[in-house]
Amino acid sequence: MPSLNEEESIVRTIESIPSGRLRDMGLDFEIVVVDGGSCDRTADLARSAGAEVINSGRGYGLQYRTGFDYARGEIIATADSDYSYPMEQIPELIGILLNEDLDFISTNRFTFMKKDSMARMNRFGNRVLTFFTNILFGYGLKDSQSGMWVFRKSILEGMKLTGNGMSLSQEIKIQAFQNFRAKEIGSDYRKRVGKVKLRKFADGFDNLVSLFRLRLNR
Ligand SMILES: Nc1nc2c(ncn2[C@@H]2O[C@H](COP(=O)(O)OP(=O)(O)O)[C@@H](O)[C@H]2O)c(=O)[nH]1
Ligand SMILES: [Mg+2]
Repeated sequence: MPSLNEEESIVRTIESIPSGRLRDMGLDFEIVVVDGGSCDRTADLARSAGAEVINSGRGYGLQYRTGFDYARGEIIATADSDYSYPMEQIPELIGILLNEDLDFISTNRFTFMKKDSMARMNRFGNRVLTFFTNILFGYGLKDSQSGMWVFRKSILEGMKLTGNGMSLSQEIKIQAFQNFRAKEIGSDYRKRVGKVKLRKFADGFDNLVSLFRLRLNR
């Protein structure tokens, strides 16, 4: 999980990971928080809740790429540190990954999401970015910006991830759906706890530009 000043939500996010059920599945796991330089108590609280905390430069994408290098497991599951993603779905997603012999699963937050979980403008932005992702790359994604993925770590060797910012979310999906066995699964999304880190217009515009760039460089 990438984190940036999430002291209000980090503990309940970590506690929402269904550790018992993962152990019952025979899985050994580590919880890694990649901190982008929080100046609040995020790192200490994350450690006290049982996570390992590693530091990286600031940026959602840079933090994820640092975390991917660090992670030792065969399977990686991702989510924000803001209590918005349904961690309780991780065992089910790992089951689907293994049973259907997939490489990458992305979640569609809109399947079960209540309207007030996401601001109208953000829903609109998500729709526009997903539309362009599908037009440019020929996929039938429903949520190109979801931050909850479950995938085999080995596929990272066949990827070239470059994004430092929010665009990493679409970049990893574009490469997963192009080169690996990938699937999108219905999911839920809660209103985030704590202050929004997303810069709606700036990040949205960056993502749009980066989509065209990714298409040109394909
Ligand atoms: N937007 C943003 N999020 C960051 C950054 N660094 C770490 N994060 C974390 O990445 C997650 C995404 O941020 P968030 O505000 O929830 O954006 P959203 O979920 O895309 O609406 C949160 O867990 C943040 O703490 C950053 O530079 N920008
Ligand atoms: Mg979030």
